[in-house]
Amino acid sequence: MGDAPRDQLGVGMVGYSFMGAAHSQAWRTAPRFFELPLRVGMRVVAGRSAAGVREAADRLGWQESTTDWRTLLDRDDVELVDVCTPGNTHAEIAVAALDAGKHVLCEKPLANSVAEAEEMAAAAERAAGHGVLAMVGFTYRRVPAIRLARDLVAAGRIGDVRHVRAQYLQDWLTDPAEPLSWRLDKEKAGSGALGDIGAHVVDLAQFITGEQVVGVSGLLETFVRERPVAESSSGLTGRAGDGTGPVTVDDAALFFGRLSGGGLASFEATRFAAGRKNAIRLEINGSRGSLAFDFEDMNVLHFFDDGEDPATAGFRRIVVTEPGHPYVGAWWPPGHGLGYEHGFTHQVVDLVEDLAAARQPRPSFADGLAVQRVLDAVERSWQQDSGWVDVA
Ligand code: 4PW
Repeated sequence: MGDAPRDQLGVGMVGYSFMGAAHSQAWRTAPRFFELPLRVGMRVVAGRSAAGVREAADRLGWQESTTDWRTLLDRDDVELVDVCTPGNTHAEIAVAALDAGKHVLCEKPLANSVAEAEEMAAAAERAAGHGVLAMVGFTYRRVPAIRLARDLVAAGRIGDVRHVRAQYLQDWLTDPAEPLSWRLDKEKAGSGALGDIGAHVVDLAQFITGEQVVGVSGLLETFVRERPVAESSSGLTGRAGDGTGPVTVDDAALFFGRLSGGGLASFEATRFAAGRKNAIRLEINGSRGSLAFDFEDMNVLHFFDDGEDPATAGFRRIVVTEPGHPYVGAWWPPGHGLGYEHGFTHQVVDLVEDLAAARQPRPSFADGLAVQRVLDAVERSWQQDSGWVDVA
């Protein structure tokens, strides 16, 4: 590339809370560790509170702040809008941005309903006709061990997929005194554990196997139906204020399904698994071997090769920190592992490379819609006494 000036990619971000902080870190870090084909400019962050968004801009590294996200759409120095707001605002912001000719990165789940997700996927398809591209942020796809798992499946190393066992386990709601937040409000979040974390394991199952979930049967539960209102919040949790209010989403979701290749899949998503903080556990059994992963040990992938001598065969513990492993070469020497934030950085790297190459980034809004259809099928199954529902 030499010293030739690279084209600019001006970014405007909407929202500056937990996800906004994670995305900001990624926009800042990606160009420092990876050779990006475009020069990233962190132009402006938008949020509702003038003081809050100004403080966030300083802290997170944005040049300017605004209380009106629509101003991003008129700016010539903003080429991409990064949507880090609760789900009920995704469709409005993403569709407006795409229609205004801005590339979009949108947090997951894509939307709060299939109808909204369809509207967004249609807007993305329209925009792609003009070279304007959209991606949904299922960031765990960018964990090196997950990418390696997908590469091994694609290379046929475990044969045909028979089983996917997928869990996303958290415990930040086990205490009934934990206050309400937007994540517990159906209006804002669409669903609870199902959409917030179940969406990730559905996406990961589909990503790693290259197959689709084609039908499901599901069970949802809300264990604590009334909680204190929040006085303040940070990250996932908050401080309780006066009074209480209803929890209008699921606390846990359990469902099983069939994969397009004929295999069976089971899924569990809960915020009530005491002691499990962010355990994304995947096991995939194929006709020739198995893979296993747990995000709480995220630099490791377990691989069993059924073709090995039974006398010495067994699950191999692969430490995914070698320079030849996906994404790892840009970071630290072998054994010096990566963390939660690196998935967001890799997401930026992949997105910027795709934009520079005028290539559709994945997961696309169509991929996000496919996940949304699975979530919707689980809810419909639950409403029908857990009866089987095809994912249309
Ligand atoms: O991965 C999870 C997210 O998708 C995180 O633990 C928190 O829950 C933040 O949003 C969701």
